[in-house]
Amino acid sequence: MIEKRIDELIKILNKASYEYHTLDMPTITDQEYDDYYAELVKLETEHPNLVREDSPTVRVGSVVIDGFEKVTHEVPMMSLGDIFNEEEIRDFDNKVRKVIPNPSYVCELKIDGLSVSLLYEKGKLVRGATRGDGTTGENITHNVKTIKTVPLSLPEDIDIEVRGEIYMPKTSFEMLNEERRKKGEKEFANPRNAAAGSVRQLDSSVAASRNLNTFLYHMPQATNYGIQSQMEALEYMKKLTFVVNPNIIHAKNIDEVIDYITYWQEHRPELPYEIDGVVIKVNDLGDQRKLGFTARVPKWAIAYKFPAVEVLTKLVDIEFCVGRTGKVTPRADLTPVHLAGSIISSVTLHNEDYIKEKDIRIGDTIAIHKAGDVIPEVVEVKRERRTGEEKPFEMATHCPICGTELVRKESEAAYFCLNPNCDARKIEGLIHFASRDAMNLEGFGENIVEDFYNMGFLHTVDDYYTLHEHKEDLQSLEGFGEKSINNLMDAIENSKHNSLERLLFGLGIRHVGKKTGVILANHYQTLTNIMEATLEDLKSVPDIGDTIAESVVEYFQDEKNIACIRRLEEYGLNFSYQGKEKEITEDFADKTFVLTGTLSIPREEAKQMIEFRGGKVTSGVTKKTSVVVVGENPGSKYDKAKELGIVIWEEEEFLHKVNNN
Ligand code: 3BD
Repeated sequence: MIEKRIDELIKILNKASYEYHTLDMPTITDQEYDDYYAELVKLETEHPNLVREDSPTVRVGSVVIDGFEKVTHEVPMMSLGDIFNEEEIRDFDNKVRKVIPNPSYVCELKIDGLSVSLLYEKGKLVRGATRGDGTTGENITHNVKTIKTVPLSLPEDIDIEVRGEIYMPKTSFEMLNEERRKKGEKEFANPRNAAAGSVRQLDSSVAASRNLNTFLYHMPQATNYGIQSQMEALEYMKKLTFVVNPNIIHAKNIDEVIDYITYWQEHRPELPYEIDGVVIKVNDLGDQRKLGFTARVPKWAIAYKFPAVEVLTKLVDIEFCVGRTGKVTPRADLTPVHLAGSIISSVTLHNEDYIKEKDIRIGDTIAIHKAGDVIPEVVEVKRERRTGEEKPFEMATHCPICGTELVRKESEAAYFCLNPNCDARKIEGLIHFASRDAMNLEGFGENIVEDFYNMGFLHTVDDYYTLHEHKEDLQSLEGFGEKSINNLMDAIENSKHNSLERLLFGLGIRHVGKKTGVILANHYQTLTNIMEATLEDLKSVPDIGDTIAESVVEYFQDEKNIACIRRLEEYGLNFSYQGKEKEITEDFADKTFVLTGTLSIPREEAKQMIEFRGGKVTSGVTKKTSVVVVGENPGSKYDKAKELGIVIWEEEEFLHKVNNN
């Protein structure tokens, strides 16, 4: 009688819990649930011998174990290979298609949690275990039972193992850390660590308080249940009341897989849990079998990892690099790591002050960060990981290449090698000349330039244009054939027609960057004009300050530089500016513009239009701003412009003025 009522109550409560937590579709009110629950507690207290393993009362977490028992996975838990870009995705597909002509794939979000195995006997949960090393894990049944979406009994009385991921939702993680912060406890680094820390507790009340959740994605013995594909396995697990991730898709081909990845790479912030990639699986179980394994890695599945924006690595050593200006920059050698789609093995440490300020030491574990295409940077030193073996940083006193004593200039953080004949400086100067924004000598990478320098073919930049005289020598070098040498020669020949600003930048005149190169080229039109310009004249050019002007004059006073330029002229290099001449118009001349909001043309283009007509573009609105050009959804700059009573042009008006009304 009582047993029957207990059975009824457990059925009602477990069903209600499933509808609430797993389906997110409650069918009874909280009050009703609480009443049934209270009734069950009362009966269980009165009849402790009738407390059942699958009673929802176990979820409160009142079990304390005295140590973790080891469990052996009957079917070992596998590992997954990692890939990081589209090329590798297509490689994976090609390898699969060598065995399976027309495979379809299941795409699953890669939940950033910890793997778990759930074992059911006669439909009852009998064991929850961690992955461990894949062969042996730890018994965490007491903690797993506190997770509300883990069914304690299944709708069918079957023996089955299912595998998936335990995770902590982002908001639960934030709240947990906030609580811990308030209590002065150490915060968790990420939701995965928080979830792992929660199931690694002897006392299940901790896990019970942590709002953990699950997604199941694997049935190691699926074929025993008449299942023929991963999609069917997922469906079957759903039917058994497990949580299966709703964003899983069945992709016809690899292009659909790539679309899925592209979509989730962008939309992942919107998910309430963290994912670190996408798992791609061949759908058909027969196909999976044909593909097989290498060691414990299936050939039929792979994990595409999203580019990390921040990773930890070890700073192995600090080296010193000499740039073309003689500037000596400390650079960290790192244990190579994947970061935002590329492998990073070094990162700049800028200068002595930067290193001292961050207290970076050799042997430290550091976090490095990269956003988009930008150069990686050190975010922080993980001081808590120090062992005491770390070596403090010492700035070099002499050039690592030529041995000249380094000089720290007043007001500059950098040290310089002032030896103009320093090999490192010369090589860097040659590399710079060939670089994309300079003369764009395609094929002349750092290593080739360095090799050619060391072989004596390249000393000064004009030597590029006599390289063809050594064509035979070059062709006989290892790694070069006639074709590759011809390509290099073509690149050199083509560069002779480059517009002046490229040459100006490429010469490596101090303080003449890409932008200054354009300003000078545009203003003077020919290299001869620039060479003849006086200091006063140069200083009067808009946007050319004293430092640049002095540096330009100094450069062209050096006979060695003049000789080099004469040779370049002899070899037929173009010395004139091929950009458009400025068309100064009244609407723009000497006015200061600020752009805000979304324009229909690229911002850089709008900027060039303004500069081309004699105006200047700045970023912030001040009293000195002449005109604010507003696009769609303008921000605070628009408000500020109105407040200061500054002239405002809508984009249409701007374009009208550009076209001279
Ligand atoms: C997920 C293996 C296979 C069954 C092997 C194909 C490596 C962690 O969302 N499928 C998923 C996820 C993980 C998976 C498989 N599907 N293996 C999967 C997975 N949707 N995270 N993993 N794992 C799970 C691992 N864990 C710790 C140490 C080494 N490897």
